[in-house]
Amino acid sequence: EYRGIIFDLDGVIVDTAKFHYLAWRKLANDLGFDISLEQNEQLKGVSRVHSLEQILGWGDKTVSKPDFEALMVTKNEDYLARISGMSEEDLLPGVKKVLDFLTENGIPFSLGSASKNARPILKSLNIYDRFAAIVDGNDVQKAKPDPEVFLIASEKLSIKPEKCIVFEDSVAGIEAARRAKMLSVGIGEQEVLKDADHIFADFTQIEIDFIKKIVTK
Ligand code: B16
Ligand code: MG
Repeated sequence: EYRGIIFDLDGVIVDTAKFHYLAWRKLANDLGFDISLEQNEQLKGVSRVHSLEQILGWGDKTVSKPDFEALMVTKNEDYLARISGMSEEDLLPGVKKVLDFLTENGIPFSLGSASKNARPILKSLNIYDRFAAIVDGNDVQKAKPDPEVFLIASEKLSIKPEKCIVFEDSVAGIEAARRAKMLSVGIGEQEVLKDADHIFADFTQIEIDFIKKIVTK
């Protein structure tokens, strides 16, 4: 019934989510406060600008526009240093099996990520060319939970939103998929992603049969 797949990047294909957290946490610590893991859940899938706004709010800090820009640069440099040296081996367990199945069966897939670093990351993972389309933080005006990123992906795949499946690890992303009228598969904890149509702890828990069942050519 479903014809195309849209993958989130951070926390779904690769475990960069923890490096985003470490980099944001370092930034908060340098400003004199901390970010909890629970607060971090609210940052997943959220754009760089909105993440920083949220974090400064938690720390009760206001900064000038130039300082805000400088903090974003600092965070991104810290993040890029943490993920440098990434390779195919950093694909999360079970992901390759699913991508191989989709490729072999001619089921197109797109990226739908909030990250502005998505393209170089896909290249270091050596899977860039396998995506029929890539939509990332550079291509959208509105951040998740707005459905824009997934709607552009469905357009680029030439597959109607109702025929697309989204794999997501964030609350904001599951909400974006719902608003786009797509089927959502949550990757992570049941309690956090309770609004997803299906939930798996990670890709090793997903049987190819499950994919077969929900997708037909
Ligand atoms: P960047 P996703 C999101 O990627 C991350 O989950 C989120 O933590 C990050 O702030 C956002 O990308 C922006 O990333 O700073 O690299 O542009 O999960 O939508 O693939
Ligand atoms: Mg994510």
